[in-house]
Amino acid sequence: MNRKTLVITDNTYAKSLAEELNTLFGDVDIAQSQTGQLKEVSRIDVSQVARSVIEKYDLVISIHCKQMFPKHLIESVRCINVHPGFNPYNRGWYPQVFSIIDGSASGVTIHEIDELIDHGKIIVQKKIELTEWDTSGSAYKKIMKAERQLLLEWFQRIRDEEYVASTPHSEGNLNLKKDFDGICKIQLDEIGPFRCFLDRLRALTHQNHRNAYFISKTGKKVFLSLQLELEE
Ligand code: 0FX
Repeated sequence: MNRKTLVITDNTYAKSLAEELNTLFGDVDIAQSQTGQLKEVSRIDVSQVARSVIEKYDLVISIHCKQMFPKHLIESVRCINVHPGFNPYNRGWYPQVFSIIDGSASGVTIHEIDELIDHGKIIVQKKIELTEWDTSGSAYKKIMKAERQLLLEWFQRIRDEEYVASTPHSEGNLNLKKDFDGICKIQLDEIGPFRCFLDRLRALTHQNHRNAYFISKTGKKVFLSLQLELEE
């Protein structure tokens, strides 16, 4: 049977992964959502997906698509999400950031999409151990590597619907962009154990992103990040 898959992604890693899937398995089309900024990838308004699109595919995979899939889409075609977190912990925005802060499990989850964010039945997941010296950036690299391996390993079974998905053991917790924005502002008078500050700054250190900041006496934002180095 000819099975056609649509991958919707707004992320450069995920775009290469989708291209790899197409090379290996064939019949994988790639699109980005309205918020995507990928070059040379067709754009689709996920909230308005046309019947013609739904009829063309029997599987739609979100790999870091920033637009939510609406009810009519998930009810019309099988929809799967690849999430860079270990559901149900830290569903939503930048899961590794919150795992570094609260010590909860980190990893990758491939799950069926329902109407809530990163919430549906779990098809497969892989835990990634983080170290005390991981930053968001180094954790993300590990997660992207695991995500690629897991999807390549499971794609055929997912496409052929040869899996048993299970309901997560709890609702877990959900972080939104505003939660991330909230932890980026450092209150200089905040009191607490040094470990908490260290973890927070590790969690906000991600390559060149200007995440953590405090407000200087002149009212300007001063951005900060950490450099950690493990002895040889
Ligand atoms: O695509 P993605 O890796 O993932 C995000 C959500 O975390 C994920 O749960 C959701 N399913 C997906 C649709 O969107 O995010 P990104 O490519 O925007 O950012 C990748 C990493 O970069 C992120 O985990 C943390 C870091 N980052 C990114 C931005 C834009 C920062 O530290 N600061 C930033 O301002």
